[in-house]
Amino acid sequence: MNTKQLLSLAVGALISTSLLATGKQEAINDVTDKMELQSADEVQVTASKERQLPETLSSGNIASQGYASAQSTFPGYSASNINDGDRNTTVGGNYSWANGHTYTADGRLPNWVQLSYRSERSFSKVVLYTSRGYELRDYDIQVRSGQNWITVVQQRGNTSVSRVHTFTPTNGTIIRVLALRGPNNQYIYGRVNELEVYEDAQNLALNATATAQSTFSGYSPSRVNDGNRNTRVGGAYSWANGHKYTPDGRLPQWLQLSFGRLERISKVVLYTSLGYEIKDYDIQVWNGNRWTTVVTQRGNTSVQRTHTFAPIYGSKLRVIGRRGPDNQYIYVRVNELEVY
Ligand SMILES: [Ca+2]
Ligand SMILES: [Ca+2]
Repeated sequence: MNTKQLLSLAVGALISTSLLATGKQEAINDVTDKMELQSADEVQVTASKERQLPETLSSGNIASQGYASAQSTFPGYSASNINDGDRNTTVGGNYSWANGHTYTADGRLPNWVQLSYRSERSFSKVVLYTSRGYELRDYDIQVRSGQNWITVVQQRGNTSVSRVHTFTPTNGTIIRVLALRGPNNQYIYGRVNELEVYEDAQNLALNATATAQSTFSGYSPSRVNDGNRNTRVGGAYSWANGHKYTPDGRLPQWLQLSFGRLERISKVVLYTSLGYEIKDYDIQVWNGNRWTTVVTQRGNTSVQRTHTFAPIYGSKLRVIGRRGPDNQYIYVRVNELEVY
């Protein structure tokens, strides 16, 4: 046995005594409880797609904005350890949450620990840190959406101390870890040391209907929300106004997305044609009564621009193209329009 193994043995012994440090220590082998994993109420399983959204769309870890609570907590442990920003995976009450098992009411697995938010969020990724040597083996990640819990992750047989889960953006006010089974060496306890939560807004444009005041022959408004960000010039990739070839085709011209319902909007990413960048434009949002201008852009020469603004609710969004590039100022071109 080398030094490292000795050390890990010693640490292991320390850990097992400090674990249940309330004097009510219990040998794992004595636990004969039959683990009956109840199914969570009305759980809906969504496809958990391994879709990695661009990092630029991530608004950062929002775990600290949530309120941490748990179904039960082992004495000396705390739910607030899961969002204190400390990723330390050391086992013990200073670093993690653990369920109460028999020492609290309602403490047996399955048991949940959760983060609640004041307003709806769009959850799309979590990073779960559990305790080294006591990794949470089986768990679900669930989002409270209206009256339902939506299961966005089902993890079984985990032995990793941290795990990244990316899933279809899911709106809700609570995200929770439903601990189903602890590690084989202590299966009655689920431990969570840190839960990082990320949201990625859904691109609302993808489900919108695109129309335009006029369209140049061979071009189409539908190019702006086909999910293709290709910035090549041409009708296969973009919308352009009709100019004199269509009635009412001269600038200014509008290009519009209709969402079919009110959406919360705070960001637009506009892709135009490389070499023919739209120079002057406004972006406006329709709230059912009037248009509000949220972006006024002049002198643009970038093929892609991200505009963020104070969140506004609207059922339509439009780009008013005012002037094309200096080399072709009578045409405005939009290749893709993303709305978040
Ligand atoms: Ca922590
Ligand atoms: Ca496109």
